[in-house]
Amino acid sequence: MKRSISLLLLLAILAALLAACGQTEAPAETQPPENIPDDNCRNWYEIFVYSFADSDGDRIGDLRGATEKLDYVRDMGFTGIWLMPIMPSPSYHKYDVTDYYAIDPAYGTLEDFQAFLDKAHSLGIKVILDLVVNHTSNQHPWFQDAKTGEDAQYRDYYNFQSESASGYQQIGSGYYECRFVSTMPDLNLDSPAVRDEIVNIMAFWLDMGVDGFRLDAVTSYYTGQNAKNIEFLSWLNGEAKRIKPDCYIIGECWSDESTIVNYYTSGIDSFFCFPLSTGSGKGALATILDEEATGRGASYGELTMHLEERFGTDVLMAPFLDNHDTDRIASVVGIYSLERLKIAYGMLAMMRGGSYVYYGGETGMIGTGPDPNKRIGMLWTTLSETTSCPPGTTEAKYPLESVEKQQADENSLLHYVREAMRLRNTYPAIARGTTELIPTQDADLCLLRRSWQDESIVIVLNLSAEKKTVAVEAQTLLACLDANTAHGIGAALDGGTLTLDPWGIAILQ
Ligand SMILES: [Ca+2]
Repeated sequence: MKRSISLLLLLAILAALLAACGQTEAPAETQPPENIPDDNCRNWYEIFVYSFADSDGDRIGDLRGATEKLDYVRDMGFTGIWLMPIMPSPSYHKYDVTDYYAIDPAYGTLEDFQAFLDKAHSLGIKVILDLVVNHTSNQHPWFQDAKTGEDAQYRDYYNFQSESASGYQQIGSGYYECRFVSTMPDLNLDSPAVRDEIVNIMAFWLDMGVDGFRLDAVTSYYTGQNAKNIEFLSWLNGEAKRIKPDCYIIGECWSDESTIVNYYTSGIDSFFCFPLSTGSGKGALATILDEEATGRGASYGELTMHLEERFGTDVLMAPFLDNHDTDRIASVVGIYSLERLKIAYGMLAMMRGGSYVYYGGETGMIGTGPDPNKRIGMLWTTLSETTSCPPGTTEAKYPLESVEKQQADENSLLHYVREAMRLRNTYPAIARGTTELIPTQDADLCLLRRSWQDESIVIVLNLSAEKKTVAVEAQTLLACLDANTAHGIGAALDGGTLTLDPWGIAILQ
């Protein structure tokens, strides 16, 4: 049997146009419905509120602005949101908190946040908050008190000592621990009072309806002491689950594979898979896409099987391409090869686990160098409508079109990412299943069987610039991620032979 995905798409667009003209009823579904299990294996979207969407004209993003964009987020197929810190802080990035029980005034109020949360939940989107408990701001009232002397009420909240040491800063006649910068004093996580505070903070937000947390800098809790960090994480996880059993916690263990595997023993649901991302040099996914690379399909297959063996099938993986601390993937892969950039998202979308996409990635925003460059405003329409650049930005360029323009172009990166996320929502086995590598002679191709519950699908990736044909044991072509819709049919299945366009991905059954 033969089936053309592009033709289906064309019919769907035609039907939608007719419906819009009021000439006919909306047609019966032309695409399979989303089939999203109510779990924490989601298509997460990382939002930096400061640079996302401004509602009041001060050109700083805020929660009301983000709330207005929730329909967009859901339309893109994202089913979870990680909000970078929203609590009061003297810095633009807010990774140094002065009050754990409030919203930074630049972002709005607790009521605004509740409205954001309620709308997100009404759209089936879970929301996790960045929880920064390795350190506070030096402006936090705890530290303001603690630094006054040895008898201060909050002295025990921080790590003071009389000798100078690496990672310590002098204050008065002593020194306090501050592993990142002097404005971010490290909390004393051995203090029972600090631990009580952390439980109260988690309870405050979880009781409000928050679905979990992203834990900042977990390897710095007890710097250089992984065993103590894991012990602390195990305690924190237990406390969080006691408050809300189904809450989801993901940790930032910016480290190598063995270390990340080890951190999973804490019971924390997920740790970002840094080796895949641009947080580890080029990262495993971008490396496969190198200009000179060969056998990319075989490499992707090996990577997939290696991760599954190394991490096991019981843990919730967290694959991602980039985040607010790393080079943006479009800067690494290059925006002048749009098909290559698309397939980076296609490769991500075909991975097991809860995937993470950094805001603006879907439009190919670039960013390297100083951190603020990686955190500039989302280009919704025009530059004049975009939020102000974060302080310290040295480059703010938008080589690709705005969200608005990409929405109108079915061959855009945005459309591709949207379709990739839709596939993950439609076929839960993609993110949840176990994998069997199907042997093939062609090293440009990767054939995987993914099985979960009653669902078993075959995923075929063509990681080359050539059109390919390959025999597959499948009866139905379910979907195709077409990296270039301009040249017609992306994939076709004819009597067990799959034809797949350059950089194409097919899902079959
Ligand atoms: Ca604003």
